[in-house]
Amino acid sequence: GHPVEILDRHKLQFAVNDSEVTPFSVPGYACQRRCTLENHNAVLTDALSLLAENAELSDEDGRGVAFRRAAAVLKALPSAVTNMSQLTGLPCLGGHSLRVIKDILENGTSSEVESTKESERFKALKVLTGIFGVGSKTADRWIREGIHNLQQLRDSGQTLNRAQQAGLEHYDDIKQPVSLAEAEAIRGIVGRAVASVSPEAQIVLTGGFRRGKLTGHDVDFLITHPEEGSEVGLMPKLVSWLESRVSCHLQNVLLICDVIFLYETTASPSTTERRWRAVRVDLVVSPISQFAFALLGWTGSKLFERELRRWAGHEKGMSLSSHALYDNKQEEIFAHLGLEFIPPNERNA
Ligand code: DCT
Ligand code: MG
Repeated sequence: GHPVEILDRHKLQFAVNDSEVTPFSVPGYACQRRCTLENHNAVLTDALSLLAENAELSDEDGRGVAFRRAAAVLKALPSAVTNMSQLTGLPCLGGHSLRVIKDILENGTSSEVESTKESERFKALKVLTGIFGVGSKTADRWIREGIHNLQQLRDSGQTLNRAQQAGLEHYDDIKQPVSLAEAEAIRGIVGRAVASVSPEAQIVLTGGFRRGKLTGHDVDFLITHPEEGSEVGLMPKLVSWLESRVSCHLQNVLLICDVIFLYETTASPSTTERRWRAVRVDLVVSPISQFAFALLGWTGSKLFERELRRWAGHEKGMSLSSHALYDNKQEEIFAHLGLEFIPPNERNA
């Protein structure tokens, strides 16, 4: 067997050289990487994102995050993956994700992804959780009661809360992505509302649009006031201003931070055509002292935020939120301040 073994090794060596494979290299945390919207591996990342979504909808958050991390690594690569050997040494690619990638590179599709897409349960979960106000637990309960689509839900006589009623009523509008032009128009309306209830207050577009996305599932705004404390009570004033001025259909606007916003479009004023649509708007008010954390926290992406918090916790022993960054060890606060740690019993100044 000895000569054969040597021959095999040579063959392997040539195979690798022939395809000029250079393995990619990226750091382990998404917050250590620059990742634009340019994605050279959309086929692979769409497949992994679908499996992530399925896991999240099935209450398997751990699996969901694993697929999201794997997709994020592929999104950060400078070119398309053509060969499994390019992935050697990359972080966050577990056995399951690698099998899916291999399947797609070899066959063009992943059988697991295709069968998930076609599964009645996944389709029902997507439709039902697509209703504003319906989470995976509610959707799962409905599915167990035989409700798989909107018509079955309407016919079932299930009691829906106010958010879910509005979500069902505006289902088609909310499913439709929001364009940047629509986001900017809504920025104008909300901006005028903010200015009229609190002239000094500032409003910033956050979420995906701040990252340069051209569409989104909602429009996210962060509002603050230059004088600490003056932001208190701003939200209810803002919501009632919007309720009274924006649209004649406003009986449906929800009095919570994540609102369905009925927005007048500038489309042709023909008599039959509808001149408004429902858009999800997320309004967040932050005191100026926490503004930097709120802006960082609400800009996203979701995975980038999760990774920032993981980095803070695991690598730096700190807790990051949209309100503050805390040092988990008191000793380190003293170190940051350039002071020697003094225990509590010696702080009796
Ligand atoms: N966010 C987060 N963790 C969550 C949800 C949200 O850190 N579980 C933050 C990051 C993004 C921001 O809030 C806004 O949330 P989304 O609107 O859901 O994200 P998006 O990136 O704006 O996505 P889309 O473009 O689809 O609206
Ligand atoms: Mg958003």
